Amino acid sequence: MNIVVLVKHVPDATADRRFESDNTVDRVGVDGLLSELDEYAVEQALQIKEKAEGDVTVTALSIGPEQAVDAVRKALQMGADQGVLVTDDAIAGSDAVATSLVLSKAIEKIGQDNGSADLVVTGMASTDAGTSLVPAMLAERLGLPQVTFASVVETQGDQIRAKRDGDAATEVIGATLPVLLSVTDQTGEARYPSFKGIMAAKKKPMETYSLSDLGVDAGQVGLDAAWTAVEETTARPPRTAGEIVTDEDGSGATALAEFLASKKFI
Ligand SMILES: Cc1cc2nc3c(=O)[nH]c(=O)nc-3n(C[C@H](O)[C@H](O)[C@@H](O)COP(=O)(O)OP(=O)(O)OC[C@H]3O[C@@H](n4cnc5c(N)ncnc54)[C@H](O)[C@@H]3O)c2cc1C
Repeated sequence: MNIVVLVKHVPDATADRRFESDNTVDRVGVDGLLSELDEYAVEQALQIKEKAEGDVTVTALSIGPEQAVDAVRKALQMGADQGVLVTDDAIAGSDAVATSLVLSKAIEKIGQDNGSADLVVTGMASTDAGTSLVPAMLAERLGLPQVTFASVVETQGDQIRAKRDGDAATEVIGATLPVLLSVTDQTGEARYPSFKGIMAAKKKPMETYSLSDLGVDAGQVGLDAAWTAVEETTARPPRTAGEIVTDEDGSGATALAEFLASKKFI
């Protein structure tokens, strides 16, 4: 079985995040890491591999600037078998439509070299742009059934069952591989890379594709090809200190209730 897991490299939310003058996210001049929500996708891909009978190859795939290789490396350290990074200056500024196009072509190329993907696993959303559009667009482009926002995943042979928690009901969806699966942060803690995993990752196969390797025209990607444009970005004001209610004379509960009422919480 061949599993491709998508790993997006995103600006570190705990560090300074900036926008470029054209309102795109500055991804080159800031610290980045594997999108936290994609760690759950890597974990599920590895768990499915561990439970499966027969040979399973997990390929970690990312699109991004050269330093996005760090996200692929983290997936290799966690246990993925091989990595692919698609990087090309023309891709900068791509929207979800173009991102899904490039990802679909990369998955097809990985398939030519290793056998086509039986399972594509993604996060539920990236922690930066967070549109949740890429998984559905990718499934459409690859002609795969999609099971999105899974909170529990079970596989047996070529069958997959996933639980989806909606507001009004919980659904159990079944599908036959090949499938595109997106998973939520409810699927279970992602493992930390062990020292052994970190050392082993250095020897794992890692490939880099450009747009021409994928037969994608530069005019189909990048900011100029995006269907929408970010017109303005405004940084949120820094958080102010909260209000502290002290209760020295028994009036604390009233003060707290008045505060909550003033904010229309009660
Ligand atoms: C006008 C405009 C300008 C933009 N400029 C840029 C830019 O300069 N650079 C840039 O990178 N983005 C840019 N974006 C954002 C871009 O659309 C998203 O980053 C796109 O890569 C995917 O959308 P998303 O992150 O919202 O995906 P979501 O649908 O929220 O992501 C879901 C899952 O898809 C997978 N995934 C998504 N993107 C990738 C990826 N690149 N590699 C691997 N897996 C992935 C992950 O598993 C992720 O958890 C721009 C968007 C707009 C509208």
